[in-house]
Order: sequence, then C-alpha cells, then structure tokens
Amino acid sequence: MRDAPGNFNLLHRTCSLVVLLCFLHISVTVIYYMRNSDLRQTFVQNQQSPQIHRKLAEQRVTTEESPQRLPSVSNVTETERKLETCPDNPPRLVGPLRVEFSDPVTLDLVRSENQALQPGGRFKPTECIAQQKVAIIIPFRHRDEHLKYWLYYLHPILQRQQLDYGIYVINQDGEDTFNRAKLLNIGYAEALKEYDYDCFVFSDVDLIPMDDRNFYKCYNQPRHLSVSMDKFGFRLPYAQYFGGVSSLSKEQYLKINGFPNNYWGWGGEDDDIFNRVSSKGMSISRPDGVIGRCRMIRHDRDKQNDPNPQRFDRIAHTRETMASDGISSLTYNVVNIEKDQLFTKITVDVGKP
Ligand code: UDH
Ligand code: MN
Repeated sequence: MRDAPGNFNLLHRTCSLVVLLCFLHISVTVIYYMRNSDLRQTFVQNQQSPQIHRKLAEQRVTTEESPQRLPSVSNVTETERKLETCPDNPPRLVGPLRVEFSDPVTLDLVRSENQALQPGGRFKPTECIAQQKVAIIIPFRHRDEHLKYWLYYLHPILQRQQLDYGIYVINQDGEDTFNRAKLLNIGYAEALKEYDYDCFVFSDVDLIPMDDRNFYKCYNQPRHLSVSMDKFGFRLPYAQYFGGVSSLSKEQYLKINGFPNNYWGWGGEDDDIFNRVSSKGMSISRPDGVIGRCRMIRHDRDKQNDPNPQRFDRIAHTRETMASDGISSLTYNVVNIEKDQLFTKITVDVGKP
C-alpha cells in the first residue's frame, strides 16, 4: 500500500505535463492562427486595394467624364443636323385606305389623334429631313362638316408620307360669288409669308385620297392627284381635267403666273390652269388609276357658286390673259387669321365680280 502515493505522484506529474503540453499546443495554435489571420487580412487588403482604387478612379472618371459627355449631347444635335433625307418610299405607308363619311367626326377627336402637330396644322418628321416643304391650300366657305373629314383623313396620311407641311384653309369672307382660283392664289401668297415652302398642293375640301401612296408633293411637272374620283366612276372625266387636287412647285407656279383671279362662280378655272401649264410647255404628271383613287363627300351645289356662264369664253383666251391676270395682279384683304392645332384659317375679302 506504500506504493500508492508514489504511483499517484507519478500519475499527477504525467497529467500536469500533458495539460502543460496541451496548453502550449493551444497557445501556439492560437498565436499562429492570429498571425495568420493578420497576414490574410493584409493580403486581402492588398489584393482589394487596386480594385477599390480602380473603382474609385472609374467613379472619378465617370464624374469627370459627365461634363465631357455634354459635348456628346451636342454631338446628338450634330447627328440630328446630319439626319438623312426621307426616303422615296416612306416606311409607314399602308397603301389602300378605307374612306367613308358615315361616322361622325369631331375636331376634338382629330386633335387628340394628331398630337405631333404644331399650331396652325404644321408638321415635320423627326426621323429624317423631309424631301419637300409643302403648303396645302384649301379653298373654303361654309364647309365645316367636310373640313372635319378632310383633317381626320389627311393629317395621318401626310405624316406617314413624311412631309414637312402646313394646312392653309382660305376662307372667303361674306356671301358674294365664290372665287376658288383667287382663294388658291391667296393661299400661295399667305403661306409663303410664314415659311419657305417649295411645293404647293391645292385641294378641294371634300376630296379624300383612298391610297396613301398618292403623294401630296411636287414632281418634275405639275401634278394632278385626284385622277380617279368615285364621282366620275373612278376615271378621268376628260384627258385635260386638272380639277380637285393638284400640286405645283413654286417654280412651276410662278412660270404660269399662278392662277386666274377672275373666274367667279363654279367651273372653268381648273381648265384655265391646265391651259397655262401646257402653254408654258409643261405636261401633267399623274399617279396611276389605282393609287389615284379618291372619294368626294357628296354635296349639293353651294349658294353663290352657280356655274359661271363666262367660263367657256375665258378658257378660250388663257394664253392672252395669263400674263396680266395671276399672282402678279393679285389683290385682297386679310380679315382674320386663326391658328388651330389642325389648320391655319385665313379669312379674306376677295372682292366681287
Ligand atoms: N367651296 C367651298 N364653299 C363653297 C363653294 C366651294 O368651300 O361655297 C370649295 C370647296 O373646297 C369645294 C371646292 O370649292 O370642294 C369646289 O367646289 P365644289 O365642291 O362645289 O365643286 P364640285 O366640282 O362641284 O364638286 C360639283 C357640283 C355639285 C353638284 C351636285 C349635283 N348633284
Ligand atoms: Mn365638291
């Protein structure tokens, strides 16, 4: 039994040694771990540093570049200035159109459907530079119902045709005899006071094209657009017919001294214009009979627009009278100018026969 304390001592010493070794081991491990983690952090920091640096640098560059991008904003304007001319075949044309006059149309509806218009019924494409600056001239008196349909159908067509255009409704003041050709001359003169138009389309208020490939623009020769009217069974009533809708460039219009001012009442003035064109050696350009189809809103003859009995005599003398009667001899008084979103209405005193 004396050995028991000796054994116990030996065991106790061994255990203390083991505990000491364990402590040492743990301490060394902890120190090593701590040192290692320090190293790792430093390493990570060192690795990140260039990244962060780069990021910050990038941010700085971005911030610094912002003002430098301002010139690139003005580059956009430059690009805008470098927009290409609109194509011969505008991409949004649809071809044949359904045209009918049974549904009621209001000006507010037409306004809401044509928000891209500038006051006065002006439009210019934003995607390209229009080939021509076109003034559309409408002779007018007491035809508000027809004008609504005309605006309803024509504005979208003209926009799809990518024209730089303006609508001029030339309203004859008073109740004296109507004078269509003189109103057209006034439309030419008044439109040019506003904008540098190079093409003039003269359109009756009641004629609507049935195909948007019938371009409301000018050609090498004066153009007749309403070649295939429902009213005439979709054909030309006679080969020299130039009534309804026509277009002349500024140059072509001036070459014929514009239109006659002294055709009072219905008829003859369109034939006089045809005579002017052919007497100056020009021919008439026309779309084909399918693209040139159009509808006229049915109506009775207006008051103060009876057939002009002098028309046959006048047509026979166009060549002698055209130099003295035309845009060069035009006189009138402007009574009022109204700028609607959809049109510019100019009310004029044209005098009387
Ligand atoms: N116009 C008016 N107000 C008038 C007269 C004429 O705005 O009081 C304008 C209008 O733009 C019209 C154009 O002039 O479209 C030509 O006149 P119009 O429509 O009377 O000419 P159209 O050749 O005459 O259509 C056909 C006479 C209709 C008779 C029908 C009988 N069934
Ligand atoms: Mn008519």
